[in-house]
Amino acid sequence: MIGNLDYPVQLIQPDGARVCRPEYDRLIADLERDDYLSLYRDLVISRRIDTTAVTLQRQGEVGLWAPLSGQEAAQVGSARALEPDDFAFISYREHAVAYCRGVPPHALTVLWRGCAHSAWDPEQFNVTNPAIVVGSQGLHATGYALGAHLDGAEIATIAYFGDGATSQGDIAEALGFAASFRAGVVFFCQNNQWAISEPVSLQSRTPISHRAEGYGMPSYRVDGNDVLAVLAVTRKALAHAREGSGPSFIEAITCRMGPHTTSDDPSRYRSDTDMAQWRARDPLERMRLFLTSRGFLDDEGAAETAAAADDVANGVRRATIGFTDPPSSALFDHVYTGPHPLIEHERAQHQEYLASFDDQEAMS
Ligand SMILES: Cc1ncc(C[n+]2csc(CCOP(=O)(O)OP(=O)(O)O)c2C)c(N)n1
Repeated sequence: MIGNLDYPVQLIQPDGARVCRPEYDRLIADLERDDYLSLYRDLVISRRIDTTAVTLQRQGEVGLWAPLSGQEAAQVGSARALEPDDFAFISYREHAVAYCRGVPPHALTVLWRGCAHSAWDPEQFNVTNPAIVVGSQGLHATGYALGAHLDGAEIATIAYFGDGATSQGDIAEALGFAASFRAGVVFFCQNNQWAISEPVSLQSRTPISHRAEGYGMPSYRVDGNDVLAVLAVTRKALAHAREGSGPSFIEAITCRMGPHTTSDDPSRYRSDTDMAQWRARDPLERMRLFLTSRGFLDDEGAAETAAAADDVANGVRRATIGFTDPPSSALFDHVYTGPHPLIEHERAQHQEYLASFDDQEAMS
């Protein structure tokens, strides 16, 4: 499967060698040693958050998790291209996008632990809570972009979705609407080769990015395991959106290295040969080789990054296991911004109901 892919935009080869592409090189010409290192750090930490969450799920501390392993460069590269005022609309797998937007990593695991009133305030980080209805976030991003334009805000929105989502009506409608009304949306498709057990070859007879041409918007195919290439391409598409030139489509070619979710068994539909080929294209190892060849990263630097990831993992673990559900009556606190007579009446009824049980603590 891998042999049939062509990568129009690649800036680092799998062996870490830098590829010269002047059109895209200039988009990341501002990067200095510390910027490269911080991209690498985000890649490493993102993977560590992911493996920690999977372990927590296996230990019964998290209900479900959709692993991102293999997709770190696609997510970190694109999220790091965003300006603070831009807004990201994510699905259930974009943990690294949320992390790069500043969401505390334990907010992700606590959400998937199933704790009441968990998740984060989207307005605080300019990233939504995960959309579970496949493709729905494409419409939300389009509406937000149109609203922002009417408000005169020079921002971009970005909608993250998978290859499978391109078969959903919601994404087709979002593409059509965004193109017609020149909404400032970047449609960022992570082609991770699979929609649960359905391969992308069955999902689309043409490269997915070609679909965007039918809607009349610029599209890019990028090596999604190359953080620099993803950063460059996404910067270009976001600038296009911010200047009012309308939507773009990015297909980031990557691979989901783990199961669809912790409830899935990919060994039933994936071959070892395919996995080995993708393992050789690992996004973290590629960036590590690049940094090492530039003299930016040595053993000490790598150990520091690993220690930082350990700290994050320990924090995630502690905060997840230590999180307690708020009392059920907290539900009434969030209906209106201030007190409301009907809500107060219902709160009192609820208290009365709880008081009718013998085991008060269990019911609170
Ligand atoms: C509207 C809708 N249909 C079906 C599902 C069940 N479902 C959850 S994830 C998924 C596959 C999505 O694949 P893709 O868009 O490629 O994203 P990935 O999971 O690979 O990141 C499906 C069919 C859903 N959540 N929503």
